[in-house]
Amino acid sequence: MSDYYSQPLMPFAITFDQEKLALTPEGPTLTRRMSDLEGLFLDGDSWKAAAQGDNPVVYSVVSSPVPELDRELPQSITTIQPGNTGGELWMTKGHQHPNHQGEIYLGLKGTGGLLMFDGERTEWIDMVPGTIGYIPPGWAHRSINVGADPYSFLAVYPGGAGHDYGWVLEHGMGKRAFTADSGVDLRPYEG
Ligand code: PAN
Ligand code: ZN
Repeated sequence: MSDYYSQPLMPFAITFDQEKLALTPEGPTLTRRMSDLEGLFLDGDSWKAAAQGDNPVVYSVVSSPVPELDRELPQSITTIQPGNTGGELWMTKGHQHPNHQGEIYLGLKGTGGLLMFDGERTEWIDMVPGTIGYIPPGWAHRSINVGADPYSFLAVYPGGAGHDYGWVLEHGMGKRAFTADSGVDLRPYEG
């Protein structure tokens, strides 16, 4: 792998399988279980019970083999399972890009939300298949599954962007997304 990445990449095609929501050739895959999401859900007791219980997979990320290096453009597909913890919809950890670079998401399957926070303002974009969500430089971002089926989206981001998860643990995301009879109930962050 390191030899491969030490040379500039040649142009190449990536196959996107719409059924499997997979990319070929494949890069690294990441699986996040409930136990990986410590400190993120408002209801810490419900989180702990789930993490110490069946510890479900909340989301996974597959990628193409484009390295996270400056000037490269890695892509990945995230799939978030449907569910909630203490009423709070299952979501990604969320992060800020330390050097404030932008990113785009494309909705592929299911229904979700793209929650963004710049430290003061919070924005929400409803994501359905075909929606392109634009994340401007300096906006922390988190994805949420608001439906009854898995929610998948493609992300394309600058390879040198880096991922700061501590920023979200420290500053929050401005709002939290809870289940509602129809749609999603967005509440102020509080904790
Ligand atoms: C996405 C995210 C992916 C998982 O590829 O990394 O959806 O979310 P977390 O990284 O917050 O766990 C992206 O925004 N990359 O920059
Ligand atoms: Zn990002």
